[in-house]
Amino acid sequence: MIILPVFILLMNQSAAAQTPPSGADIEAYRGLFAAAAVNDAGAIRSLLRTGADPNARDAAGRSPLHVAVFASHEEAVRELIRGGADPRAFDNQRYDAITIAAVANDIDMLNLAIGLGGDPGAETSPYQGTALIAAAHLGHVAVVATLIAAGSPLDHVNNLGWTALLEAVILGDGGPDHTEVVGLLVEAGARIDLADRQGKTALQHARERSYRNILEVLQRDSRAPAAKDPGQEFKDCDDCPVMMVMPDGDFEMGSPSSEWRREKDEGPRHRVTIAKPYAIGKFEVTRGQFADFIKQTAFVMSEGCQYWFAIDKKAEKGKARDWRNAGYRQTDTDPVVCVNWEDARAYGAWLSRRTGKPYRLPSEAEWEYAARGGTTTARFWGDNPDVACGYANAHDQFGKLVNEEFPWARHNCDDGYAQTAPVGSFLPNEFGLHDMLGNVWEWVADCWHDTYDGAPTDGGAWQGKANCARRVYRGGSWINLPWIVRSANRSKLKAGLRSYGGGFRLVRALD
Ligand SMILES: [Ca+2]
Ligand SMILES: [Ca+2]
Repeated sequence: MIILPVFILLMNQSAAAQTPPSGADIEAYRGLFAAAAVNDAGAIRSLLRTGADPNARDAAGRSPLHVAVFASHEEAVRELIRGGADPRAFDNQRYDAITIAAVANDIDMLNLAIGLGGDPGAETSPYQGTALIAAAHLGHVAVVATLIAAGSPLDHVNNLGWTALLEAVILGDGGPDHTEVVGLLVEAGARIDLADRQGKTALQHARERSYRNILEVLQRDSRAPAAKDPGQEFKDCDDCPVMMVMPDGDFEMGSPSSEWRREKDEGPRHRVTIAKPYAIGKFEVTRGQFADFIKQTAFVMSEGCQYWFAIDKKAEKGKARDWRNAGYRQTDTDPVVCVNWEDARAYGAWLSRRTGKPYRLPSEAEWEYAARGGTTTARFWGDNPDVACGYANAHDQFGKLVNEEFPWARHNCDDGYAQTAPVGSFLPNEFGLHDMLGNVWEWVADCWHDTYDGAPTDGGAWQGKANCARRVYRGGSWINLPWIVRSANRSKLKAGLRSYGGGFRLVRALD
């Protein structure tokens, strides 16, 4: 009986050290702290305008951002970060926004904190752990899947000598949630051979505790390479997106200076070697697939979607528009639009959870490698934009007829679609992928950089210290003119913005 309190203490270890502000703390708060505690975005804005310090600290070292995250106030979090609050700040217990959200099992807040520049790989908590270790310990399945997809290190060891996998077994309860967490970690490639300071592995701990389901997961030979060959298609569930296995290889990323209407941000052209095997969606994610996600989760999207407003001659936010109603007719096999970068990532995290496989947004390099399909011409079909109409749904003669308010140039052919087309309506590229150019813009994982100076050459996403409030958008869409719909063209968009011309496709890691 004496063991029990010790066990409970251990169970709550990483949660217990996290201290949200008490009622008395909140009552005593003034200024930004008070506004953060009650989610008053207007007050935050005006306080920031009059010089309030977004990185001020209370006695426990919490910033207004920590207070807002503890209270799950998304609007306040957005305003504070927009106003200069450090998304990576630690409180006195060394907790950051991501870990606070992870411990609280607050998946929306977690996605927001990641999207707004938090570091999912940070060493955090008094235990020199990570958000992933804390979430694994607590059995927070969705949080674990999200953190894995965001690149949290799988094998970080904390001050107790434990990895996320060891914590999930040692401090978990052996129930379905911890079993699922173990499954996600193993599938993602966490090392099962690592032992704790007593020399015991996760498998030995599971055996000692008679955790039969966890044992089964650990003993499954999930590390055997999947028999997936380049060009092979697969689905991880009946209504999951069709994925296409990409060949290994390298390519020249960016455009040569001789390319017609190329822009500075497409250079310097540089060789990229795809270091990690991956499969990418054969099609853009469809409206029907996105509808499944919304139906099966409590994911909430604020209203509004940007569209071209002819009278003002600029993009306007249509308040009544959203992914269900983009302002034009769409079928369930049309690509989903009016989704921002966070929505796309949330869909990927959900798919990872659902299938136990690692889905995420492509890196910009993975995207361009896939879009080129081995070609070096401006478009995968060649250099001539006026033969686009068999290969890509872009702004064309028919589009011009229907959208007469678009003042820009069209492709000089008729593709039959004035807005989105059902995915796969056009010819694939050499890698068997449809609509990499045109139909809808596609979000990729990278932060925006003005040029490729210093870009990674291993095919990974470029996060760095650049402008992460803006993310990269690739491939052009049904709206776009000829020099936009090219393999090397790059665009940037605020990560929170939704547009009636923008969607995404996902990558499934294979290593
Ligand atoms: Ca078209
Ligand atoms: Ca596309």
